[in-house]
Amino acid sequence: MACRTLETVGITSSLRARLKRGLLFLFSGLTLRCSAVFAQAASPVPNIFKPESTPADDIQRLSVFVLIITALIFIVVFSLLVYAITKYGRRRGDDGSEPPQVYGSNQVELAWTVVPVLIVLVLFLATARVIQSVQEAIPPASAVQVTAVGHQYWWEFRYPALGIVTANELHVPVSDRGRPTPTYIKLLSADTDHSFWVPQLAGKTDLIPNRINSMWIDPHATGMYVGQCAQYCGTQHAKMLLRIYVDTPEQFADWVAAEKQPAQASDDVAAGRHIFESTACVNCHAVTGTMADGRFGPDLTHLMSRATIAAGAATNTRENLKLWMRSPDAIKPGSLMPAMNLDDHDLELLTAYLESLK
Ligand code: HEC
Ligand SMILES: [Cu+2]
Repeated sequence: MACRTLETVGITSSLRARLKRGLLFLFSGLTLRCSAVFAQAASPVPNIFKPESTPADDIQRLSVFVLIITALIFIVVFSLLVYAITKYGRRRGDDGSEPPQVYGSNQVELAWTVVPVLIVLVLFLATARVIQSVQEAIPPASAVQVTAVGHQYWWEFRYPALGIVTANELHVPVSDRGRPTPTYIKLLSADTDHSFWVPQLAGKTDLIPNRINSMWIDPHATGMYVGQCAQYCGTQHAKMLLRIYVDTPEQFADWVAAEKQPAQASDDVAAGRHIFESTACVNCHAVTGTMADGRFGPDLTHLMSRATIAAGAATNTRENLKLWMRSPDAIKPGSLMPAMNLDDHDLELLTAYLESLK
């Protein structure tokens, strides 16, 4: 008996220690994550309660509706519970006799079966309606078509009808309710599972190898919306951020016109271009108008039109570009771009060339 007690004590204390360690780990993880998020001034934290696009605001309305119904149920059940506890709880001077026992009441049993069934039915119908309106929507002729390809750890964006290829920062036009210009996005993956998530514009949709998924957004307000890969896809999944710039129709037209141009080819940076073209860069990166046609990494034709590099991991500045080429791991440990081992002289020239890619 004594032995058994000791054993039980042993188990519980080791369990408690393990639990404590687990909790500590969890909390340290949380604080780390929070500080990492806040340290990243380049990418603000989006407010998930402020949808600005059709699927997202439909989904928010539905969740508020569900929340109201469940809150009402909670209030009714909890009030009855509190009432029963205070009214029928044990009192001083109780004689300990059993209260009358009631068995079976058809009315009560019917009521607590039919009412929940009705509630579930209403929630089901409301949900099915929203799912249907999002999934069955037919793109109008004015819709912008985009293909998004998830890569470890960055996003490739293609506009097949416009002949544009870019990365990590998607531009779409604002969609007027009178003259809607929604954006339909076809989602593909080059390697493993990813998930496209811009909370203020739409719910998450996965990008799965050998499968075509799709989603659409219909943003009503201009501005920059941040998002993130929402499916663990490898070491740098957490730094696979994305941005959607919702432009006015004029801004969007200007952006499209600029992106359609081939890369600028200034003689001032010929030396840098030569280094670029004679280094392995061209196997992984494309720059239209040069021999570089690699697709393993982001298209660099208009690199300087983007505010960030490496999928939002750093702002697009001269220092960061240089640091990135010297040692991608310094910005994004585990990223799939190798350190290129260039000397300072070449690095300088190459950076000047990249900076000319407006
Ligand atoms: C083995 C393939 C490979 C080679 C070689 C390579 N890169 Fe990359 N590069 C990548 C990948 C992959 C990324 C995306 C990394 C990420 O965001 O996780 C990238 C990202 C970049 C970016 C950031 C682009 C953006 O918009 O985020 C720049 C700039 C860049 N590379 C320049 C270069 C230059 C210049 C060279 C040659 C000196 C080079 N790369 C060689 C694969 C490569
Ligand atoms: Cu991912």
